[in-house]
Amino acid sequence: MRTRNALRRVLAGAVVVAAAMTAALGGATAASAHDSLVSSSPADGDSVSTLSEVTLDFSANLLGTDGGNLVIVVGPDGRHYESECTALAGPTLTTAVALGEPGDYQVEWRAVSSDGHPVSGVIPFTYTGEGVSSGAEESPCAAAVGAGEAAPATDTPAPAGMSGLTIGLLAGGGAVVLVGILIVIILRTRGRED
Ligand SMILES: [Cu+2]
Repeated sequence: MRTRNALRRVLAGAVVVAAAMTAALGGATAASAHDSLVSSSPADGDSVSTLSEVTLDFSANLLGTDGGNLVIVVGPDGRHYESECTALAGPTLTTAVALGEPGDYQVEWRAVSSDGHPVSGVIPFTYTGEGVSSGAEESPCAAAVGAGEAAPATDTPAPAGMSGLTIGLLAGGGAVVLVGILIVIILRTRGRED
């Protein structure tokens, strides 16, 4: 559910960005869709007794931006249970994990859509197996620092769109001001000539 809500926010963000870009660039920019999560292992709500890696499959090849594609696994104790950095292969993200005590875990992911926009989500699952790791305070992957706050990254397209809109408004406003100044100069010049 949370993934769906996140995706809805992303889609809403895309609409805002598309509208802003259309307004700012006079419709020169075509709207493009984000890639979406097609399936995952574990899936939302799954109960697993063994898990050595988390795999996420997307609707298109993701962009291989440094640190942009992250998959972390947070345990019931809030510790990190991913054991390696996330690997990207086409539309698939894979992260090796070693889980701890049984309980409620969640996969938190962030990916760079093929259109360059970040998408993210959370996949809760239950672990019923034996602990094979005590986890880590922080992600073993340096690029994943702050990934716990990755969910709000879905809001990132909006500021980008807003800045595009702001630039458009500023450019439009600047043009109006320039035209106004020119009119004043022309009127003054004519006034002197008269
Ligand atoms: Cu997009």
